[in-house]
Amino acid sequence: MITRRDFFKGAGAAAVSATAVSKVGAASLPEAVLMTGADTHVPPAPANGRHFNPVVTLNGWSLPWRMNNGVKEFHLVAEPVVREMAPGMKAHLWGYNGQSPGPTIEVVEGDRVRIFVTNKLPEHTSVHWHGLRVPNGMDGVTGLTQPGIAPGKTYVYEFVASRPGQFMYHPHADEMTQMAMGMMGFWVTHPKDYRQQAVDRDFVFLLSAYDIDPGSYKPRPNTMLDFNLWAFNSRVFPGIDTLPVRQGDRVRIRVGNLTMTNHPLHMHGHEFVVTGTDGGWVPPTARWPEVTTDIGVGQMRAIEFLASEPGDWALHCHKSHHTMNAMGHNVPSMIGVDHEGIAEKINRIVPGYMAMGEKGGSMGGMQMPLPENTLPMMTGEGPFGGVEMGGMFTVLKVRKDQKRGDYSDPGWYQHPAGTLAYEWQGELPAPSRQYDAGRSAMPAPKAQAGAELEVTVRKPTGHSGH
Ligand SMILES: [Cu+2]
Repeated sequence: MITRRDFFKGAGAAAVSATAVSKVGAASLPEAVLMTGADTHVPPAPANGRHFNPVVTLNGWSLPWRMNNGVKEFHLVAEPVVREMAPGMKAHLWGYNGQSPGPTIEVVEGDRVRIFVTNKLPEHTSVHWHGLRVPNGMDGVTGLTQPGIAPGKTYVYEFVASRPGQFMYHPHADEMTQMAMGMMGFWVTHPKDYRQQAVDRDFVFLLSAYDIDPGSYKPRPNTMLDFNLWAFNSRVFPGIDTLPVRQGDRVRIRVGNLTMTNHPLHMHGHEFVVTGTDGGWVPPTARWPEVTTDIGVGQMRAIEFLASEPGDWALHCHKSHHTMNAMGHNVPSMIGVDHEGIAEKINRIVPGYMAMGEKGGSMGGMQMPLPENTLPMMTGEGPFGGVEMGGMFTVLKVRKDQKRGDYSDPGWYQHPAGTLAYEWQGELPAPSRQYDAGRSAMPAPKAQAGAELEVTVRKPTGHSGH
């Protein structure tokens, strides 16, 4: 839900107009629009300024602006927020205007932009406009290009958005803490001519990671690699909204990575091309088809495809630990070990303890009590049972009858007869095994004396040394 707040209210000053385009004088701050909740908000067509095709921020929203003598003015408020990461789990993060990530900022190539940044955090901050061409003094690097914005203070950034494409914003002040706490946002500079690069659906989200102990609410900022919540826009599966599209739509998904590791983003059912990076649009002759694209730390990718195949297609990071929620990594492998009842006993001493099952990690038969404010490691119900996922996982839903501009979830896909995997009920032939000499059609390899150990041993040549 988008709400508007009068930023001066606390100080007892007069209320600011509650319309998106405020008619307050030039000397005033633009209102700081606030978001509560984590729904996907489809932005309306721009009310003023040059026309563009707005993007849809997954479980997020775009920041309203006001025009002031031809300048597009935004107001960001850096502050502590409560983010629901998935139903049943809330994180106490830092973000902008009520949420983490902050709102997406959308401008048009050539726009003069003025951004007011108010700091309501307990420490200084700044905003770096990641990838944008700005005058050096607007680059937002604390100590290098500006002093930190002290708590309670407001700074003004002003520049012309020159290069179209996909960008991010984040603090360049106590970065380790502030980014681990969720401070980041997406930025899109649309082309001057809205018909350029036009697609039917244009989704954006940021990759972020948190280390929140089971049963607690705050991330640990000191964690370097062992995060336990891998998020699209500070949401984890099954809390991430689906991407509903109409069959035949040209679809773009823009993703930025502000975690500490790379994420190979994989999409089922379609191949795509990387049409844009943080450096701009890739010339068509330099594009190649893929089904997985690796998004490095600090990078952005725009992928595009024709949504030709109807169905519910998984879209996820291909690192299997990144499609899980809070999990213990210091767990012995119990595959093949009969340990019935043991986990239960340990759980009485160590609440939240989970062992990998002896038949694999599936939690199907285990009903461990979870600490409060903790998500199951693998969860989510699909039409055929448990999806056994978490973290960076969502579903692209391609439907013939999805209306233009409709982003509501169409429900589960109804598979046409004869297009669904099914259980074999007949007799099974003996399976062939490569080295099963008794039954296999493949002859067993014949060993020749000495042949299997033909290894050349080289003596180390040693360094000539300095
Ligand atoms: Cu990943």
